[in-house]
Amino acid sequence: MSKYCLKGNNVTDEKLFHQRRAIIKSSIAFSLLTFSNLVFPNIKSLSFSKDLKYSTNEQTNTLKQITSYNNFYELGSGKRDPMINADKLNTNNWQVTIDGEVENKFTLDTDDFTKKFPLEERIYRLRCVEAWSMVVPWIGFELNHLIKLAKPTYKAKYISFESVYDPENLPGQKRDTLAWPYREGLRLDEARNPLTILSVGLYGRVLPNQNGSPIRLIVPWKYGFKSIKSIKRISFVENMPDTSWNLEAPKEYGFYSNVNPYVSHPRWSQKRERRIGEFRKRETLMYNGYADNVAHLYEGMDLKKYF
Ligand SMILES: Nc1nc2c(c(=O)[nH]1)N[C@H]1C(S)=C(S)[C@@H](COP(=O)(O)O)O[C@H]1N2
Ligand SMILES: [Mo]
Repeated sequence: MSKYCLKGNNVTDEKLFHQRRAIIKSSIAFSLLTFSNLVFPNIKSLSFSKDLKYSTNEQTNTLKQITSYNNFYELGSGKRDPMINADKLNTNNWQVTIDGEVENKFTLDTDDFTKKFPLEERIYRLRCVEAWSMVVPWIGFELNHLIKLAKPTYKAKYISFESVYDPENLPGQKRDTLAWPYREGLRLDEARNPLTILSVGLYGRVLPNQNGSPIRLIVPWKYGFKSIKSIKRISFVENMPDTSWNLEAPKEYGFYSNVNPYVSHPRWSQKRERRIGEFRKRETLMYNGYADNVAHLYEGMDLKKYF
C-alpha cells in the first residue's frame, strides 16, 4: 500500500467513504489510485508557463481542501455538496457566447480556451465573503486577451457574466435559492486589469467540476462570489448589470464587493479571516493584498457607499 492509497486517508464523511469504497472496488489497479485521479476524472493536463509577477509565494492549500470545501449553489448550498454532486454538471460540448456591445461576437468551445490564449499559472488568494480564505494555483489567461478579440464598442462600460442553466440536472436549480442563472458583473476597467483571469484549471489539470469547470472567472481582490463559475455567456453592456447576490440581498452584497477589512458585512466583521487548514485567524488585507495593483481603480470613491 502506498501512502497515496485511499485506505490511508482519514475520511470522516461517511458518504464520501462509501463513494470511495465503491471506486476502489471497481478499480482494477486500485493501488495506483490517487486522490488526484479521483478529483480529475479527465486527467488531461495542461501546458502553461508559471507567472511570477502576480503570484503570491504563500503556501498553497492542498488539492483536497480546494476541491472539498466549495461554494457552488447550483450543486447545493453545503460546503461539501459541490464535491458530492460534481458529476451532475455536464460540461460536454460546452460553448461560451461572447456578445453585446462588441465589434466581434463569437463563441468559444473548450479547445479554444487552450488554443487561443496563453495559459499561465497564477497563485492567488481567494477571500470568501464568509471570512475564510484559500490560496489556489489557478491555470488561466487574462480576461483582457478575450476583450481584445471582442473589441468593445464605445458604448461598452461593463461586462455581464452568466453561468450554466440546467435545472433538470443541477440540484440547486430545482429551487429558487438564487436568481438563476447565477450572474455576475465587472466594470470594464476592472475586467481589463491584468489580475483578472479566466481560469480553466488548477494544480496543472483541467478544472474539477466543483471549482467551475470548464471555465470560471477569478477576480482576486474581490470577495469570492464575484468569481463566477461554469460561464456560458459574457456580454458587454452599457449599464451596470444585475448580479445574483445583489438581487438576493442588496444590503449585504453590493456590485463592487471589494475585499475591505474596514467595511463590515451587516451581519459580521470582515477584519479577519480563517485560512482553510489553519486555526488562528489572519488579518484581512485591503483589496485582499492586491492594493498596489487595483487601488487606483477606486480613487475618489466612497467605499462605504460603493461596497
Ligand atoms: N456559478 C457560481 N459561481 C460561484 C458560486 C456559485 O454558487 N455559483 N459561488 C461563489 C462563491 S460564494 C465563492 S467563495 C467561490 C468559491 O470558489 P471555489 O469553490 O473554487 O473555491 O465561487 C463563486 N462562484
Ligand atoms: Mo464566497
